[in-house]
Amino acid sequence: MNEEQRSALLNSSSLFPPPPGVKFSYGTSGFRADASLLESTVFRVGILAALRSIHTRSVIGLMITASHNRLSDNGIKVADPSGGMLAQNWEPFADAIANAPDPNSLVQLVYDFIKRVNIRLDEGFSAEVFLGRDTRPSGISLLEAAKQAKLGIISIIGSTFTDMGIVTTPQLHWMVRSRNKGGEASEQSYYNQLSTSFRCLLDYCPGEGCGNVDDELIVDAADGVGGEKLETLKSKLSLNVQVRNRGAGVLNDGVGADYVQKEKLVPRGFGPPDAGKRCASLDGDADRLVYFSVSSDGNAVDLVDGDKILSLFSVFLKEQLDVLAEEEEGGVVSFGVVQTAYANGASTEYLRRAGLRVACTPTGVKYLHEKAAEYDVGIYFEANGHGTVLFSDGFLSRLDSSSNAEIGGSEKKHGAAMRLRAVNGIMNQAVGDALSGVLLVEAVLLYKGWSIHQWSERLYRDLPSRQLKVIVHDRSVIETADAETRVVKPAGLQEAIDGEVAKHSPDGRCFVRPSGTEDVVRVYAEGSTRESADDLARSVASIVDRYLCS
Ligand code: G16
Repeated sequence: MNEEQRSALLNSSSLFPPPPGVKFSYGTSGFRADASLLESTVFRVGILAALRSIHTRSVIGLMITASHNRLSDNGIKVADPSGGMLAQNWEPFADAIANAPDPNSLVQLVYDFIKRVNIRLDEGFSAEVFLGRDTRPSGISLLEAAKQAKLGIISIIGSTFTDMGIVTTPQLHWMVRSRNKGGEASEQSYYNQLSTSFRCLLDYCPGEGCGNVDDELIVDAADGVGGEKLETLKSKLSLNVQVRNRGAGVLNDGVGADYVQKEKLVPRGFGPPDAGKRCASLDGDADRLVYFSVSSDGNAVDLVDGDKILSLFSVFLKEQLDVLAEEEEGGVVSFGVVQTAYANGASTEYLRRAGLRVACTPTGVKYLHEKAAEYDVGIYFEANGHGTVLFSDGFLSRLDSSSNAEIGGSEKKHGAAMRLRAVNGIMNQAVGDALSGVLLVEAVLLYKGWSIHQWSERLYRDLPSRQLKVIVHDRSVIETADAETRVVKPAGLQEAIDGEVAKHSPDGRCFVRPSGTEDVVRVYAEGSTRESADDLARSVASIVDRYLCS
């Protein structure tokens, strides 16, 4: 970096001083905070994105969203060249620059990082960054801060920042992936791929299953970005979907996947007239999906969460893979299922009994995605409804030959291969995507001829569970191990939790972990009865409160 470049970066950095006394951390899914605190962070992450683009010689994505958080929050996260989350070994640099106290130290950190990682700025490659935002009004000024990063960095490396507008988080990830694979990066191409693949899957749906095609699905879009996008997708398909909470109400306020899954309550805009119907909730940026039905009095939900979506998809995928295996000469296909500690114990038991390999990672799609990518076919879902199905390149090539009826193989095998190819086209290969999820759930229910009630009841019955959160001053004082199932710091807390769990033996299970998106510690408890799960969660929450808040 020469003097002129250094002073250009200093000048632009001085326009975005960091708020005093705030410590930022690149958490489960990027930086999140009250939107008023984030301009400097977004500006700085813009610099990181440009450097990452140069380093990888690829397009990088920047998404401005706080997903399920309240309206007044916002956040920023980076999509890597694969469309997945930022490489974890760049997160410490993100933390360091977000917390640099002044422009001089920021520029020094950037300079040192360029040298240490050996980012070649002199080879004529100019950075390319795609920007997207959700519907939060604060996203407008934050997007401008990201664009200013371009001005700061342009004198050093040259860069193009392309504004993709208001998009769902998964759409931005999809566009980054698509462009880096030589494809189109537009919403239109996203809709085309999903709708074509969905139609193909229906074409290969056996006759007796496809009975429910006219049943209406009612979707709660959390008053976020997903409502309008689902309307667009729906217009390309013969799907009977009614979209509610499309943006007129307050984002994520008594609506959305996080609310329905964690509180197990009926979202705003739903009530007794919807009793028994097939309903679904997206979250604010449409990367999570849960299904539910409303009880006859309109006061309770029968939740069909991410674990049940995972189980439905796993059963369907296994059926197709088993057909291929019957006739396959080309070796065994590895199929793996990935969950977190939040997975309902009954779901893990069910999947294992079905002969599936189940792995457990810490919370956060960045961990689950990485694990699922180790298999030929990998599926991951968090209980909160965030997940997808991944296919390895090698397996996709094998599918190409299996689906080619011309070169032999039975019709059955051809059908299974075509279905799997269609799943690959529907399911976002970059990140969990609620719109993809809706399409695949609808197609698989049609294929099986199942209602939402049959889906909810036939696989397994959830163990009663309860989630609580404890508001803490500093969530970083709590550290966990073993995929977040045990607390290692502060000393004594795990023993205290174990003492409570022992009172709910043999089915009691409980863990606590610091949230990566809010200033809270989350408590998850399971028990043989609702009372036991509630009681365990409450007593552990008060232990956490005693340890961390007093
Ligand atoms: C983000 C991640 C999810 C994760 C969730 C957990 O979701 O993308 O993988 O499950 O955070 O949040 P916490 O750490 O607060 O429990 P989202 O939908 O908010 O982007």
